[in-house]
Amino acid sequence: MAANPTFKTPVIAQPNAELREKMEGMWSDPPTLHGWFGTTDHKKVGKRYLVTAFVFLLVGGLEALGMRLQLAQPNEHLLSPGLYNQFFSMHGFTMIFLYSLPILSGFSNYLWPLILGTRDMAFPRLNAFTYWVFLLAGIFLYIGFWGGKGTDVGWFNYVPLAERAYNPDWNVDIYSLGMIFLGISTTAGAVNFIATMFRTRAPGMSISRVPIMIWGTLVANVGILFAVPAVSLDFLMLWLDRRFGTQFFNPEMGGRPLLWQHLFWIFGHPWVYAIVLPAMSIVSQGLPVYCRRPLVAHPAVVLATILTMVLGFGVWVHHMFSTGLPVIAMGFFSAASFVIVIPSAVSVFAWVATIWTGRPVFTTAFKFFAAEIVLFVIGGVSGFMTAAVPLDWQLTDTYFVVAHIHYVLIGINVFPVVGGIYHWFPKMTGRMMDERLGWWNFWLMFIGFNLGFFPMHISGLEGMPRRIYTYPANLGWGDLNLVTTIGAFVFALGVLLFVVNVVRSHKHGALAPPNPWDADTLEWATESPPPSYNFAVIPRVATLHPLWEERLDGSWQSALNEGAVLDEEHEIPATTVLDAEPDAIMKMPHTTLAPISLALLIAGTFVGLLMSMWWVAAGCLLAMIPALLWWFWPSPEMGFAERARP
Ligand code: HEM
Ligand SMILES: [Cu+2]
Repeated sequence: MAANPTFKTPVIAQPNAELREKMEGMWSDPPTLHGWFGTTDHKKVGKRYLVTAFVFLLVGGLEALGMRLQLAQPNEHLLSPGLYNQFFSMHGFTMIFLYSLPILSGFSNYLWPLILGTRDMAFPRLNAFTYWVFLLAGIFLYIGFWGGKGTDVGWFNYVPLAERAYNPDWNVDIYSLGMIFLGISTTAGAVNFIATMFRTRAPGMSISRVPIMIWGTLVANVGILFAVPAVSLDFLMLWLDRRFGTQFFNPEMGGRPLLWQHLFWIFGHPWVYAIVLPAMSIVSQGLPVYCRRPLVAHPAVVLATILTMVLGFGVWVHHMFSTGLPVIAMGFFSAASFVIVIPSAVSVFAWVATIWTGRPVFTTAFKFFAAEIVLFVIGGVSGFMTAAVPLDWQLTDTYFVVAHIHYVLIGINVFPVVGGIYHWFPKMTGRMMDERLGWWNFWLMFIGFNLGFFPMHISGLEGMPRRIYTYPANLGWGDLNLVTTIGAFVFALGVLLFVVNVVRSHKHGALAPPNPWDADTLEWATESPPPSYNFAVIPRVATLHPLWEERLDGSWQSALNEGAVLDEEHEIPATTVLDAEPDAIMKMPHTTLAPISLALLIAGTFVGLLMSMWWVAAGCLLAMIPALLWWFWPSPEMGFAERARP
């Protein structure tokens, strides 16, 4: 795509060689093992998140293909019933917890400081820590699977099936402890994003000038902060039941099985928004760039994003319509579920209007973003249908629901994520991705996806239950299932082409200029890839579209080259919450092994708990005291200097 000939977008001036060397010396990690394991650079942490989460997508995808082979025809014997249970359970939680959110955290970690015009997250060490905890928790959650003891009662792990009486082996213990372990990463990450958004924006980026991409992730992380405690508590109670004989969920002893479901879903539904709102904001940020105009109704989309999350905390019971709740309760939650469609539709209308009134350029990224709109509408409609109680009674636990979750999760998460990589790959690597391969990549994924998942609506309506390992021939589900399996493999081929494109372009792609797509936000004002310090000058922002000011307002207002240089120490400006006026200077930490050490000690604690080796758990807990002291020990060159220099 040729850059717009009439308008030039500004680039932040490169520092001279001397300043450059000084800044690199201050900001880059030493090329040693210490530098590799101890980095706190948000760009490196972000890339690690992206790669790790994508590997989990591939692992979960292989599990899915295994299931699809087993279901391709009636009476197959590829997977035993027990193994099939593990496959769908591992597939579900891998996709939901180890892929969907972490991949978005990868985008946010990499992009936030660049979009916000600063040099790192508010808490860089915490950022490194959340990555290591995520990685170790992911490995922990998988240890059982390799030994044939993967969790096997579905990702939402209902009691009493998940209790020791029905599930005596380690499968569910690993899942329970692993989920609490992973929750530490998500919670700490949420705190970091919130602090970053409110304190480190470039001077002048007042709250109304915050790009939409930031809003999606911010809202998701506020939600996470409230949602995750519920599920961690749930899994803790289950583990206590299983390990120490407490009776939280046993009705004979005064416990309540439905308590599990309430706590799980009051977490689970907001979580669904946590894994789609940031992805939707990727579309809201990327799509307008290819339509050559700002997003239509930006403030409405921001408000709708916030409203969706707020309402998202009031609809969890729609996952429990078949549990025999009072009719009045179901009526309320059904109505709430209908209402939540309204803010979701705001985004859809805004996107359609942006395309309609813009001049779309059909790049691969644009195609993925536009496809998201279509798939979102289909997934939204099937969701709307199951929000109606009587219909849900028919459809729950059938393949209709499997179709719905994939339209939502692949449509609103995977498509924007792949589009987002096409969009930001040049920034991250300094090289362009191949558009011809991109064309094949997109169409294989789009056609394969619809071929594979649309027929699931029909098999669901014909009564095929989810989570069955096989079915008899006389029910007539064979043909639909064969089509579904073929579609799944076509989709997988598309994903494979994507991987090929990433790997090839990384080495051989055309070199990328700073702003190849002629985009509007600050990450495109620095080199591709950005230097370790992101910006030589901390820009001063005056509008919502700092790189499009001339074409939108007739003249340049942001001062991209006249802000603070801040080259004396390893520091970034702190700005006020609403107006983003600089009010302090934050000295940033250097390369340190404290975060990974603490993460390893937490892993040790959980392994000790899992194996009932209490002394290991206690020892690791005690060892955290010196690790925390190491982390928090005041050092003269760090801290919060109360001086406004710029
Ligand atoms: C090639 C791609 C994929 C295929 C072929 C596929 C296939 C399947 C199948 C066949 C099931 C139903 C298993 C059953 O009920 O017996 C399933 C369940 C599920 N899938 Fe996928 N899937 C794919 C990708 C994804 C992605 C990307 C996500 C999320 C981001 C996802 C999330 C889920 C969830 C949450 C379940 C429910 C698991 C449960 O019932 O506990 N899937 N998938
Ligand atoms: Cu829900």
